[in-house]
Amino acid sequence: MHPDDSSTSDAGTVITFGTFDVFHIGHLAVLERAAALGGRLVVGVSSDALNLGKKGRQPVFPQEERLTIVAALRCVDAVFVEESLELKSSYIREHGASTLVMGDDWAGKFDDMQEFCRVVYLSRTPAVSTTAIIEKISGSSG
Ligand code: C2G
Repeated sequence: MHPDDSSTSDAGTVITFGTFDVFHIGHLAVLERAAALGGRLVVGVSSDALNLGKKGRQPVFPQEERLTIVAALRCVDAVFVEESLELKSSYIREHGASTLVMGDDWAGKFDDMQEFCRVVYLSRTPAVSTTAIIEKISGSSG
């Protein structure tokens, strides 16, 4: 699906982060591709408070539900709440991650984490987003 993924796989722990609100196929694709880069995938799911600060709105689904959905996926081994964007290096250390994966909407933003692990940015799945889904649903109900 994403022929541009060129990073190699190893047996280590991969860590990635996201809100994963109104879970959709682009979320699944990035998690499956992240999992393929290592032996174990750990996901930091943004807290409601972090999302409010980052995007200026409350997520549609509260953090406990978003965590439960992500934890249930076959490609995910563990989840935790991401409380702050600034704590990346602590989370990487705590979970023993050897690879950090982020979508390329964050390209370059976490290059300083290369001090602690490999950093890989994966291309986003085109034409799908939580914001577009919310707009489509609210448009069709009015
Ligand atoms: N994603 C994707 N394709 C899409 C939409 C999202 O590959 N069409 C990816 C994003 O690039 C990200 C993940 O899915 O890697 C989760 O996306 P969001 O929930 O939008 O995550 P975000 O709010 O950007 O949170 O510490 C960083 C953050 O917590 C990232």
